[in-house]
Amino acid sequence: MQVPNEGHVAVLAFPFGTHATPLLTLVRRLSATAPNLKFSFLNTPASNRKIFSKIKPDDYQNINPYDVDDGVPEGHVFSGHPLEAVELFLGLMPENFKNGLEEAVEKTGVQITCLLTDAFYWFAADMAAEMGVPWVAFWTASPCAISVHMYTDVILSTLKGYTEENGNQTLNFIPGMFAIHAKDIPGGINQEVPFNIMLHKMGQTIPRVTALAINSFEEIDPIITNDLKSKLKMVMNIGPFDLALPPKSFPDESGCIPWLDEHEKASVAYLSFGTLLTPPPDELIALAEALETQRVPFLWSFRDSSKLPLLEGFLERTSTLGKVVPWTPQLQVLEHPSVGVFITHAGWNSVSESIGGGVPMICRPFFADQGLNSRLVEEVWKIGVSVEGGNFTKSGTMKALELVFSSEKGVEMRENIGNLKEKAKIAVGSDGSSTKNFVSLVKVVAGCENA
Ligand code: U2F
Repeated sequence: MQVPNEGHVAVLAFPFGTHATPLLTLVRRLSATAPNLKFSFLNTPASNRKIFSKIKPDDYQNINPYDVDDGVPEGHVFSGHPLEAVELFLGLMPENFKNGLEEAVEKTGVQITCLLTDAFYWFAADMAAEMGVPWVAFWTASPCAISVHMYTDVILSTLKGYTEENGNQTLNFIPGMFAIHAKDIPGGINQEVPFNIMLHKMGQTIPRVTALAINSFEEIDPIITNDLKSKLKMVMNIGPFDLALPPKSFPDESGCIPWLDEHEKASVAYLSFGTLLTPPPDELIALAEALETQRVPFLWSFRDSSKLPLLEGFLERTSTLGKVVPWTPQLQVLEHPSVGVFITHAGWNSVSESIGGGVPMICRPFFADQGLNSRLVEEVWKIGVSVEGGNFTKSGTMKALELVFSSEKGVEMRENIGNLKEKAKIAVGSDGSSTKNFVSLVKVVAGCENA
């Protein structure tokens, strides 16, 4: 592919949750394919430090990180509210990014030729129009989730708000959402708080995008993908990233892989709830009791060590049955033959990686797109189960474990996820849909395709 020499792609990252990491993965892949282009990666100092420290400088030669203001006043003491840092950051947008763009142009001496942003950044539509460059948005979750944000007004007016009473009503009035229930929708989409206002504006503005790239593959959600294609100029499913571009090395500081090596095929439950949350105390205890009673070997990625005292006694009694660690090389864990089930919050990256590993899931969604993902896992793809009653109880967790490990349904889930994994592998293969979409995306980013 002929790539112009002077291209300068400005990348605007969202610094919370698992957003900036997959965006950097995408940028590395683009820069490897189009080495003539310069990439300026604008992100907060903390997030830049975190994600760039995980890769070697050789792997990002033509990508320059730029720090933008995170909006946290000097000496600020955080209250502990989960959205506080996010709201401080959103309060500064887009001025902090505009400053970052000026700095990037000044330092490189090259005008911006493409704006590549987290799809959250609705303001990029105007920015790109003013600069006369294409706007490429990257969506880190499922096609279903972005579709819900595009249809928010239709959903709210059809359901007249969503309440306890209509929680089980399905969204069968939206293409591809026959299985989704009102209660699965990301909470608060009708609330006037900064994060949800951003999501709403995103849903309204995304039709102006030059191209929308998604970390998914067309074959998993064909109806929704086709509907998105009918509304946007270009929609490119280019994943799943874990299969398209697996990381080269996995630091395994806690020795998870050697521990898994000692276990029988498909016998271990792997537990992780992503980068943002830890289940509440009563649910942690219920989970522990279920694992101990059923004597299921377990590997638990336990991110908040301040909650470990809740498991006192359990940790000692199960020291030969399980392993509790602060962080795992999750991709490699899910690919390990000993892992038989993934107990997860159903964050999109986790669901996608579980498909990549062919491991059925027990889902306990908490917020955002997780309810949608759980529903798709259980009812559409039939590759897992949602925990009974929506939260972990001892009996509900035991039932779910039995279902996956010891029932005919569990066998079917394993078969289904194996088939989905094969489809995903084909999508990222040399002639697959995600590979072809990626080639088209490079053309847009490099300015070879008419924006
Ligand atoms: C937000 O998701 P999270 O960051 O909470 O969760 P995931 O999307 O599942 O991503 C977690 C990532 O962290 C990795 C794991 C995933 O790539 O491999 N990881 C790991 O390597 N080792 C560990 O011990 C634990 C995790 C949000 F909450 C979700 O609702 C969204 O779907 C998601 C994407 O937008 O962002």
